Amino acid sequence: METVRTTCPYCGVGCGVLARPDGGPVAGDAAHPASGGRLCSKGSALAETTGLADRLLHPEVNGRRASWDAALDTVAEGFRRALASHGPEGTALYVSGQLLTEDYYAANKLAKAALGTANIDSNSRLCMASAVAAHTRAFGEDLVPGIYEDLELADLVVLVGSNLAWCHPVLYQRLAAARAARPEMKLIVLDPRRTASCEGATLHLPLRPGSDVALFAALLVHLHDNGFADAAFLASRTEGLEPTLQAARAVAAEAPALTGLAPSLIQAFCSLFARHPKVVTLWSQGVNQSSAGTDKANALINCHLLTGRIGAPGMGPFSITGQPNAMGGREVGALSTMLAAHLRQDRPEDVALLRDYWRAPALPEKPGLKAVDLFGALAAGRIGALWVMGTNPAVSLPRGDAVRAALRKAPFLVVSENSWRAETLDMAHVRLPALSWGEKDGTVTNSERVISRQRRFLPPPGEARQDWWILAEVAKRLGHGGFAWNGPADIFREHATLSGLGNKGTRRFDISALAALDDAGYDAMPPTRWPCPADGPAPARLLGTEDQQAHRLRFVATPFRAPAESVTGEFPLRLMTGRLRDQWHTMTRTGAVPRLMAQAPEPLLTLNPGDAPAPEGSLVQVESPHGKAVLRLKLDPGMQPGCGFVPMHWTARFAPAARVNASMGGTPDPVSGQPELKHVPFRARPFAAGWHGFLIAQQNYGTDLAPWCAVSPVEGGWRHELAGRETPAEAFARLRALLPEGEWMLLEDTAAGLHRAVLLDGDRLAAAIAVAPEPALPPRDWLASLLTGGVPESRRAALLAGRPVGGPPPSPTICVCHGVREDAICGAIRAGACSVAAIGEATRAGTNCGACRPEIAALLARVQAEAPAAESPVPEPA
Ligand SMILES: Nc1nc2c(c(=O)[nH]1)N[C@H]1C(S)=C(S)[C@@H](COP(=O)(O)OP(=O)(O)OC[C@H]3O[C@@H](n4cnc5c(=O)[nH]c(N)nc54)[C@H](O)[C@@H]3O)O[C@H]1N2
Ligand SMILES: Nc1nc2c(c(=O)[nH]1)N[C@H]1C(S)=C(S)[C@@H](COP(=O)(O)OP(=O)(O)OC[C@H]3O[C@@H](n4cnc5c(=O)[nH]c(N)nc54)[C@H](O)[C@@H]3O)O[C@H]1N2
Ligand code: SF4
Ligand SMILES: [Mo]
Repeated sequence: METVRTTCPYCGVGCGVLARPDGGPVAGDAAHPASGGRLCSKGSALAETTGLADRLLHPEVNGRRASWDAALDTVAEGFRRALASHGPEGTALYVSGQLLTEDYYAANKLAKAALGTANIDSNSRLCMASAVAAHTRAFGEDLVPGIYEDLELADLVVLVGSNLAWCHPVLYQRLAAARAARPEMKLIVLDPRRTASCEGATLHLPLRPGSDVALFAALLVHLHDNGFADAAFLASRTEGLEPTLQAARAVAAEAPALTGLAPSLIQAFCSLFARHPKVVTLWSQGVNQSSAGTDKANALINCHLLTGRIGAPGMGPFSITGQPNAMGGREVGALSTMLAAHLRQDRPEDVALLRDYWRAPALPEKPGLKAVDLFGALAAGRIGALWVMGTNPAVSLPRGDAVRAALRKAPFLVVSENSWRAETLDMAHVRLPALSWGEKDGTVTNSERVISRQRRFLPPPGEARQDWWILAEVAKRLGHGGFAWNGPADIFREHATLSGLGNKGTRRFDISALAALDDAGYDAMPPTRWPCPADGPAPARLLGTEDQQAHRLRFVATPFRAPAESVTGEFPLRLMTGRLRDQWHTMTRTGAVPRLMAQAPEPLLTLNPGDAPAPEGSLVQVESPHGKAVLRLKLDPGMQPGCGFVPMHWTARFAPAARVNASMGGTPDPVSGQPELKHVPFRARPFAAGWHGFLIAQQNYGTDLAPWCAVSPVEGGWRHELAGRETPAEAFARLRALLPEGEWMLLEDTAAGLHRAVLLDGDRLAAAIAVAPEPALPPRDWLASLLTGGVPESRRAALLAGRPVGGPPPSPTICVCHGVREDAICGAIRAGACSVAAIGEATRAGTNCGACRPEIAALLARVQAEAPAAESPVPEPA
């Protein structure tokens, strides 16, 4: 079977994928420089996400199917009306780091050239805006100086607010392999909670949420006062050290109190950093998603500038991007504070250049609204028409309930989407079916500035069209002549040409060498790193002493600011939110894949045991000053006391009571406008329920079965976790009545409120119900596995107990790729496997994507601690 070389549509690592036009399993592309053939659990499961269930396949206007012509006319008319009633600043686009560069370019041009509004913002405002602002303040331009190889060449890697093992697994595996080859290489993790990325780390600093600036102030002062400043680099390449050092001094002494870290731990961190010139400081959302996010990023960049550790092999500050094309969106300038091709809104000559190039007399001269303000303006009636594309703001923005209310009363809302699983689609006046990964063509740029092709290998389903085409059709209807493209290659050439226009080294984003590609050259384009100017090669690493064109680098003073909302007696804890290993954002892609749901079928609140309001496994209500959510409680001694963690992923499609963003305050950073999505104050209380239960069935019965419901796909059917206020008997009768008649097997103890029922369909399970007054219920894993068959006559009696007679209790799947369960891994350890590699040899666990290796390492430590040296296995060489 011919395979097609393409790129993974998930995270910013940007791994190469070999995809099959018959929809068969994908493989890693060994020729891709980012990944060398590796894929993580999400990437490996890509073929399971290309089905058409839940796909939006036809345009709709006001809930009725419409022709493309009618839908596009309606969109153009809606925007024309809004222009007339509200002016250009009353129109807006809200787009996404998951659009391809060509689509993104078209969206930006439609907003700024055809509508004449700077109100185009992106979910990148929730993601990368603080990194962008910090880069711009320090480097004069938004650029990442280093490349992935630097993580392998470094002697010390510091992860700041990054759970790399789960969120950028292939890069983490590259780092882990480098450490295995050079065991002297160090890893330090700065994260309030102990994450999978801490497994095997040299140091973990569980700092208080929001306190990073204090820690880096202490580091800056330590480096300066102990002779680690690079005087030559400071003199020739930087400015602004003195005020920065002064501001740092004002905070450094308070660092232990502000971070909650022992002075000895801070000292250990500072001296490791000082002693390793080859250091990469990689940061992510624990830094960016903060009301002091830009300062946090500049505080760590300051330490690299002081020591001249930037732009050379194995060293530098490194902002890892979240989405597959977060970087491409910044290149095309599709944020309300940028123009295009790194042209700056605050430079009149740049505005003039773009106005000429686009023949856009209406090009806005002032920045537009940033995401949070944009939705505020929508709520206040100041936006007459909004177009949402490739993002699900009804779920992902803070103050979720207010955002949903604003979307519902929007005068005119257009949503371009792939999937009905995106709730924002429910609120749209016009629904436009967009092509999805595998069906569309274009480019994306990963975290190390490598532009890769995403190529089509599947036929377009239904009437879906690629976003650039949809945008161009609307622009034409609005009378703009600059959208006559025949395909993404045309757009790419226009974009590449612009990047070189009037540039002469003033903007490092220059890909003018690629403007000469013909269609065949564009199709065949190998992964290519920018800058690639027409007038000759550029270095791979930027801003170092080798880089002749580097701008002067600026220190930025970063006085300490605590998170915007303080904890109080009423809301004494701090809630952090973030990601799980196998889910992607609002679950529109990964939520329907059984093996990706296996790691966490329900939304969890993780607390330190000392903060638990109820026993583990109970349902608890999280309440913040802004909203509430009900979640299953998990206890973890690795969680910092006083803090909690909830994954961002669950939506009303999967668990309506567990949408965490209703509770997020999201105060924006004053410089970048990025909302604080990591630090809201909260309290947790037991959730009073009259009954708890589950329903496992061949179909999805939806989320209305009970006041608390979490649905998840399993092979051959669906699992529904439930709780409500009725009596167990009432709830059981109601659930039973939903299901078909048949030969039900029942087990009931009405006095105790215990009810169980099982229905078979040949040797397959058709349905299983369990209801009880308490959350302790029979295990579901084994029952769910019977939906695909295999219940012999002799084992039927066991069904009501939920576990095979005499068999081992079902245990959770650890390795999703090979389906290896915890009990098999523990068995291998007890049989003598004493390294992650040996466990892999015995069970295959962790041998594909490797994302579960930190979990395997944790199990290894746990089991070895349980049975100290009983069998004293001979340790293997590392
Ligand atoms: N599996 C998976 N991978 C993904 C994604 C996904 O949805 N699923 N999404 C992609 C996207 S768009 C993004 S942006 C990235 C995000 O990647 P990451 O930023 O690595 O992920 P998060 O879980 O959001 O947050 C990272 C860590 O910040 C910590 N943190 C919270 N507050 C603070 C603080 O004040 N200081 C410090 N130092 N740390 C803090 C949290 O405990 C958390 O472990 O992941 C990308 N990769
Ligand atoms: N509490 C909390 N909230 C967060 C975060 C957090 O850490 N905590 N993280 C924030 C961050 S970093 C991010 S990046 C956001 C992510 O939040 P969102 O962007 O809202 O999340 P997604 O689920 O990725 O939404 C993308 C949508 O685009 C659709 N789509 C995919 N490809 C295409 C395409 O080619 N064209 C079109 N038109 N549609 C497409 C998908 O079906 C999906 O519905 O969430 C933010 N919100
Ligand atoms: S690490 Fe995983 S999610 Fe990220 S690009 Fe690679 S395969 Fe895709
Ligand atoms: Mo993100």
